[in-house]
Amino acid sequence: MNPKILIIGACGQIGSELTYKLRALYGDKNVIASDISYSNIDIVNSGVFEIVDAQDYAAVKICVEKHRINTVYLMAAMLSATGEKYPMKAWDLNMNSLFHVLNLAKAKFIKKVFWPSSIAVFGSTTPKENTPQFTVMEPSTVYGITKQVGERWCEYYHNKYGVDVRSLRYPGIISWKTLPGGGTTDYAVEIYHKAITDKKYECFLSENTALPMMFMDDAIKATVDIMSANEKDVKIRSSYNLSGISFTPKELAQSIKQQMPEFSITYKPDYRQEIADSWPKSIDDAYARNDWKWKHDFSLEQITKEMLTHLGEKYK
Ligand code: AKB
Repeated sequence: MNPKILIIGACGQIGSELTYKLRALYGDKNVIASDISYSNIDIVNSGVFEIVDAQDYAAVKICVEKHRINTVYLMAAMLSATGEKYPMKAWDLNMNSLFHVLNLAKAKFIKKVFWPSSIAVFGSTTPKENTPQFTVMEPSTVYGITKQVGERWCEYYHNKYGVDVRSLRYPGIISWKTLPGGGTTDYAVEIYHKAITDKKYECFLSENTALPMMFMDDAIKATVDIMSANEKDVKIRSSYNLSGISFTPKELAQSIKQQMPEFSITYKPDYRQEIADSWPKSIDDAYARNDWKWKHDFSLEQITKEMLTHLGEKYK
């Protein structure tokens, strides 16, 4: 099947880079970017772009039919920190959009779906070190609840209706092109911007808060890999654990100082500390590594080098 792709939420942090990558792989005319507004002008101007409200079933269906889409990447979501401020909006956006896409696949308008889950599916009763694929899951954020419930629905639609839905539990994603919005792991991107612009950063998490993280290139590679894997090799249809590296704010600051000795950090934990404390410190992703041969490339040192170099250019 030649993919004819719709990316919903293409203006966001991951959606934007996925758009560039999929266009490079499959050709500009085969990858339609969409979002609820023109919030990322680079994406809007980079190829075919449609305004689509992910919560509007008719709007998504019209776009799918207009462009003869067979594959949807549903990247629109409200993340953990914003979700705690607007619980019902987070529930509505994250669940309605998923049901719309799953139902389009069930009705055979589309053939394949990618939907991101998150480490937020885990909670304070989950083992924190090397968190297994199958374990206790009692998420305490609205975002985590929507991702956990969403995983159950993905597996259900696969088992009952044969929907080819594939999913990854993303850790915090670090990138320099588009800023993340409303997540608990956002500090790991903000810190690099502030290192370049102010040479100092006040962190909203405490110094020893370890969290699973990953460079954007690795996250995009994992997404492309799972979507191009043979159907029979994708054995988990809820969502796969996915791991890159883990570090604390203190370790991240040290890695920046190695390349920028004048950088300094202070800590002022806020409401996001409680969210971070409920999440794993590191992830066991053996199933992804075995089933479809996932492997990450970027170390913390390499990420810091990439981030400082590219952001240095950007702020010149
Ligand atoms: C968040 O912090 O909410 C996200 C995530 C880990 O899913 N980046």
